[in-house]
Amino acid sequence: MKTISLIGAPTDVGASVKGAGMGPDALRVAGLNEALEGRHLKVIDHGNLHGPANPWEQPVNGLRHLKEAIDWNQAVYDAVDNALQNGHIPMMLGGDHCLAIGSISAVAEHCRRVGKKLRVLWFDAHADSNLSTISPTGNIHGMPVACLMGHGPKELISYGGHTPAMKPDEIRQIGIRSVDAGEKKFIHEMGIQVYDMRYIDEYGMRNVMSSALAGIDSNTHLHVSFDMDCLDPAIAPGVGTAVLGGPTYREAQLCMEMIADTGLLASLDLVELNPALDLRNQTAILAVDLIESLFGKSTLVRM
Ligand code: NNH
Ligand code: MN
Ligand code: MN
Ligand code: MN
Repeated sequence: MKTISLIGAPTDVGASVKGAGMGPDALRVAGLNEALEGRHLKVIDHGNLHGPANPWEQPVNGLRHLKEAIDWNQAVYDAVDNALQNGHIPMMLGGDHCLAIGSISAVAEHCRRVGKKLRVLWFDAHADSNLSTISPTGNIHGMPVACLMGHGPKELISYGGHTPAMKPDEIRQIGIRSVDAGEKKFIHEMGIQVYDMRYIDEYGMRNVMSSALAGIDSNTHLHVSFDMDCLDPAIAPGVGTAVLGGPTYREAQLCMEMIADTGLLASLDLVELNPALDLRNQTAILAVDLIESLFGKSTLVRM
C-alpha cells in the first residue's frame, strides 16, 4: 500500500492577493484525506508547517517578501525531503506556487540520490518563469520555474545543494495562457516545452498529454505541480489570479486519468487555491475530485 504524506504549507507570501494560505484547510474540509483513503492509500497528515507571517510589503529590488519565501521554502524542502526518504508520496498543499521551489528542489535531489529520471508536469495558466528584473509584480509565485532552472536569488536556487535544481528538458508546462513579455523570451532561451492553450485547442488534450508523458519509463519519478488557476475560472473560481479560457472539467479529468495510467506519480503540489475567493468551497471540492482521478478513480465503463 502506498503512503501519502500530506504537508500543509499555509502561506501567501509569494502572492499579492490574500487568501491562498487557507488552502490546506479548505482541502481538508472538502474531504481530501477521506478521498485518498478511499483510493486505498495510507494517509499521514503532517498538519500545517509553520513559517513567517505575511508582512504585506512592497517589492524590494523586484522581489516581494524574499526572506519569508526563503524560510517557507526551506520548511517545505525539509518536509518533502523527509517524506521521500521515508518512501512516501509527498503531497504539498499550498499555499501559493512559490512553494514549488522547495518542493521540487527536494524531489530533484531525491532523484539524484536514487538515480531516477525526473519529469515534472506543471499545470498553470501562467508560465511562472519571471526574474526579479523582468517581473511586472515582484511576486515570487511568478518565479518558481526560473528559480528551479537556476535563475533567481541564491537562497532560492540552492536548497538541495545543486544549482540548477533541474534541467529545462525535465519539465512540461500545460494550460499556459498568461505569459509576460520577459517570460516568453526566457522560456525560448531555456527551451522549455510549453503546451499553451492554443496548442491544446488545436491538438486536443489527449495528444498534449501523450506528448508531455513521452519518454517516461519505470525509472521515472513523475511530479505534478498543479496550480488551480490552470483550470477554467468557470469551474475553479477560488484562485487569486484567474485567467479566462482554461481546460474544461473533462479535459482536466483526462489529464489526471492519463497520469494515473502511468502508475508513476511519485509527488504532487496542489497550490494557489484561494478559499477567500471561492464559492461554497467548490474549487477545493473540484481539487479533491481531480486528485481522486490522479490516484486511479475512473468512470470508465469499457473493459
Ligand atoms: N506572471 C504574473 C507574475 O509574475 C502572474 C503570476 N501569477 C500566478 N502564477 N498565479 O501562477 O506576477
Ligand atoms: Mn503557478
Ligand atoms: Mn539530500
Ligand atoms: Mn498560475
